[in-house]
Amino acid sequence: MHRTTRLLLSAATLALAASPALAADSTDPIMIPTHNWSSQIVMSNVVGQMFESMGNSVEYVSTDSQAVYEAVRLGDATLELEVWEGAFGASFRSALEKGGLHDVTTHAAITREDWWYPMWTKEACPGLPDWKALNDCAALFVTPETGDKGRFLGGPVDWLKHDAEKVEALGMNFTVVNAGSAAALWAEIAAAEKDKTPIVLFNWTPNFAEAVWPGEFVEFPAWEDGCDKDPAKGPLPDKVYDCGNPANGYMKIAAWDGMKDKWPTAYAALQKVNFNNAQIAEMAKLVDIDGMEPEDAAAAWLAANEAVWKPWTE
Ligand code: TMO
Repeated sequence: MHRTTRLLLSAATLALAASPALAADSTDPIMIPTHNWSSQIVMSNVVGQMFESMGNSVEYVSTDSQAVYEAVRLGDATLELEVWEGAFGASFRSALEKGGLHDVTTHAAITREDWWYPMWTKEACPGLPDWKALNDCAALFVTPETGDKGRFLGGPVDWLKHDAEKVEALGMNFTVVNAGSAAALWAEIAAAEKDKTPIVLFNWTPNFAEAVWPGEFVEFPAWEDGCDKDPAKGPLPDKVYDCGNPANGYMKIAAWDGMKDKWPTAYAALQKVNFNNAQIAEMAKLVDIDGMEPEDAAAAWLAANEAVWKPWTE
């Protein structure tokens, strides 16, 4: 073969081998939604800064944590990094049914979100963690705001939408009061700790809190798929929400269906993103205990964990 032809051919082969680079990512920003709990904001910044290290442009949008599934379905937000089964499974499933977003991958983390108490509460109510024992102890949780009912301190209203339905379905002597923010939950635990006042509130794992306040989740009737929709599921034949949240829940990543064509390189990296419980608890700790800003926490996490995330970008 003529030398020039051979050179041209190998140049063509090289161009073909490099063809993924021809389908370059759009220069439009990847829209990353952030919510109102620390690990999600830090993780969003971690993955956003990872995309930036690959040459992508990123924008963060503060978004309601239930409405985000509709936003991702329509492509207004590009992805969601923390789809917690307990709080968001229902919104995620209904968006999947409508179409436009998909399940990209599942983190290694096993999650739980439910009624929880710090250990001193059990000294006052020794039958815990059983929910019936909690219900018999309702008087310990009475506040001026809740009259003769015990107070369950729920998270911000956009998280779990069905605590009140659970109280109603199980006939509990409790009233749900929603905290305005995650920070308000931690402040209430810290205040209760001073004189060991019994408290039952919404909490989750992985989170920084488990390293600060030993505690337990209340054991409700076990979650069954469909318990939120089908009265036949759960122990009571005529009630929905007669069950706890999943005790071994998933945490998924969801993305807009158009992401893989618009930002193929970033999408390939996203498919490899995977965090475990310890990593997610650490992301929350950097903000909630160490007091860092989320973007600084993300930069610190990336600097300390190159061996974890660099391979995702290659
Ligand atoms: C939605 N959350 C992880 C705070 O339970």
